[in-house]
Amino acid sequence: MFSKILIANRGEIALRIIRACHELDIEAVVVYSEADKDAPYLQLADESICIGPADSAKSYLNIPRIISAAEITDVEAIHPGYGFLAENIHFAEVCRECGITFIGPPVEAMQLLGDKIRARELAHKVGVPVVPGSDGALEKDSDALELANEMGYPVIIKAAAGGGGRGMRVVHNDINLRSAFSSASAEAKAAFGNGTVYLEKFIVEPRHVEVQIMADKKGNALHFYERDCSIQRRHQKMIEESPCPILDKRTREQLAEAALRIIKEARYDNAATVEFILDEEKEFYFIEANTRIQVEHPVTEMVTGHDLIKWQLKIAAGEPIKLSQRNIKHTGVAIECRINAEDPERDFAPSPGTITRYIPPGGPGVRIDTHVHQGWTVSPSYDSMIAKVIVHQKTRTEAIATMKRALREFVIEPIKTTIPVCLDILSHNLFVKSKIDTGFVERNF
Ligand code: MV4
Repeated sequence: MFSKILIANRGEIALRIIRACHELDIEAVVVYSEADKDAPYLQLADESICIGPADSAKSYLNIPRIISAAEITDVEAIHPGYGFLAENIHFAEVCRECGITFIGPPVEAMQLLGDKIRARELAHKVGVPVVPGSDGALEKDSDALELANEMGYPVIIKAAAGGGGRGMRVVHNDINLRSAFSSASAEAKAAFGNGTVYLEKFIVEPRHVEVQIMADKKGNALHFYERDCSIQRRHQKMIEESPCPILDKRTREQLAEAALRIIKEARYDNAATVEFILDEEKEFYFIEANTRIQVEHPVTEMVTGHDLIKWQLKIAAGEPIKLSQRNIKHTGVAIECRINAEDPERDFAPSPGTITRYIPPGGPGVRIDTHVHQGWTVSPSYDSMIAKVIVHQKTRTEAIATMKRALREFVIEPIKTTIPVCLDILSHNLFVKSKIDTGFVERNF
């Protein structure tokens, strides 16, 4: 096992990783920007190093500064958390060249799965359903037009290097196809330096279901069941839960098996999430795989009882997972609400500022993952997510009730947060019945 690692991230996930390190007797070095200099988790860390100003490009995304911090503190590995450099192939390569273990998958697996066209081909090759669509990249708009007419509208144009909905266009007719093709490609080129796009039949009102995988360096790959992440707004998830409430046992097993086939074929190790969409008939299709630990990993931790960050550390250090699939059980229902510093009354505009009153919820079945506290100032420089409330109960009905009482207890003043919207969603009769899809929030709120 490592004796000392560096955390190249901030906020709740930096704190989450420090906690996992300390439970494994690993020293944690955390880097921070000037905006985060007063964060209390810096005191919990064994060492902390300032790597630059608030602007992420000059701190949390600045590879030379992070590598310098790693060399100065003599760490063996770097945990990138999520966001920032977590899926940056160049960063993983630099770590490898510097003799520092990147706590994540091998560079080759990041390259393979980071290219959504290659990932789609790989899924198809191992017999996992993919949405009907283009055979690889679209060369020109006339190819898109021809294929769309063959398949029928609506179709979706996606960026091969895509993520977060960027470089994505839903198209309903020939008239809009050419401009969608060129704008998707231009947007992808600007965002990812790669304008390659492909096309799929657009699945209307799907559910978003993802499978958590952990694989070790010895070729063992295990799944930790699925999460339903259909409650999202503008590609930002708001509420996640495990298990997906509408899956039967057989489909759940098939979904997990499909995810494992993809991960094994990619010669993957460490944490992965394999994303699927589910159509109205509950048929699932692979859409992409994420090569990082995700924000919503706690719901999986609650239902399985496994600490996924500790697994990441052990696997990166070369430990095999001495567990068999049938020993990974899931119990009850977990739900997570993301609490963002945003004003729902102002179209979810960021609401940074100093928190003068902060009273977190607690009690049975409640977990809070956050770095904030009374007196903390939410910076406008970073993502607006400031806390996650996770509940675990025997049944979904009880989990919803626990979440509602926890959110009602939660006091964060005077900044605006998404707590009221989460409460409205939790009370909505379609959410209670889980008759939801990825368009639910935009249609109803
Ligand atoms: C889709 C889809 C429907 N059909 N692919 C969204 C982000 C990326 N992970 C993949 N996404 C989707 N892919 C096919 N073939 C629906 C989504 C999707 C979505 C699309 C447009 C607007 C909002 C959306 C929210 C969630 C998922």
